[in-house]
Amino acid sequence: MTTKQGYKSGFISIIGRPNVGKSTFLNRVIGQKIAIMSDKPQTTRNKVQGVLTVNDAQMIFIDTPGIHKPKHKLGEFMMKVATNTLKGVDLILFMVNAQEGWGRGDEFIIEKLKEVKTPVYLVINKIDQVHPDALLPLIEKYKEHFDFQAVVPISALEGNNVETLLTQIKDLLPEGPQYYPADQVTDHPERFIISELIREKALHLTREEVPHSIAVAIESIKKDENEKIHVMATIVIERDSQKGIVIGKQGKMLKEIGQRARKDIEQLLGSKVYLELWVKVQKDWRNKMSQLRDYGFREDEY
Ligand SMILES: Nc1nc2c(ncn2[C@@H]2O[C@H](COP(=O)(O)OP(=O)(O)OP(=O)(O)O)[C@@H](O)[C@H]2O)c(=O)[nH]1
Ligand SMILES: [Mg+2]
Repeated sequence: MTTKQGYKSGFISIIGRPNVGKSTFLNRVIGQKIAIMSDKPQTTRNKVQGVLTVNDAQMIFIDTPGIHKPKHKLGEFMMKVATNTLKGVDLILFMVNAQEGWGRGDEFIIEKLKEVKTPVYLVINKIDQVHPDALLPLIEKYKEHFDFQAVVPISALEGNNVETLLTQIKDLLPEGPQYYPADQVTDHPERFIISELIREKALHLTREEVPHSIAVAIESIKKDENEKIHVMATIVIERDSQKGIVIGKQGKMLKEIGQRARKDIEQLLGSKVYLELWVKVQKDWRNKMSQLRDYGFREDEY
């Protein structure tokens, strides 16, 4: 890898409590949906790299699971993924929710930030939800706890100030090589994104403990003679009682999940898709190391 004179590059980790808008920000910056989003906390479970290549720079953003107190092995995995991305990056974006303000989870994150020497930007998201006057006291509150290199209020959803933030990020990055080809937007294979898109629809359509109990395993992806792509996937849940919910009356729920997911997958692949969904119960999979590995939560991915 050679570095062109003046070319900048680096890794930028996005960290914060669940639901603050980290994945929404990543997708906005990349201009494509590579990380799933929902109004349920703990949507993101693995780290997702998004690559933004511009004229004279490449910025590699790392979306992470929201920081929370883990209640099972999957949660522990998610926390290791998130905290490990603080090391070895050029910049950390600590994202908070303007509407919610300071919380105990933030205190925990700030303790972690103090353990590394990496510069940190405080990114206050969802400013479309608050009066501008509310921002200053919020900024003061966060500044009491940490010496941020910059503070940038944004709306990831509406795009306000995102360009300014990108400029500020680029300014800080060191000269470096282009790590990825210009047309590559993520480090994850399509297979992973497809499974995530299915999980996203299931998340959107279910409530309470069900969304958290869902994993999606892709069984096969094949192209038929008409260039149509057949995807076969299994939605895994934790209890027999959840099976009825995910399948729904006369299969209505499963059909709805399938239809919504198919649209997104077609957009991702740029091709017609036939999606076949199955449902399987794996008792308490979130607490079983071997099953976590089967569903893609591997220690080598920390
Ligand atoms: N109003 C408003 N809503 C936003 C904004 N950014 C994100 N959201 C919403 O906030 C919710 C959570 O967004 P995500 O991007 O999934 O949040 P996250 O931080 O990745 O959450 P986890 O993966 O669970 O840690 C979604 O319903 C988004 O539509 C914003 O700028 N304004
Ligand atoms: Mg997320």
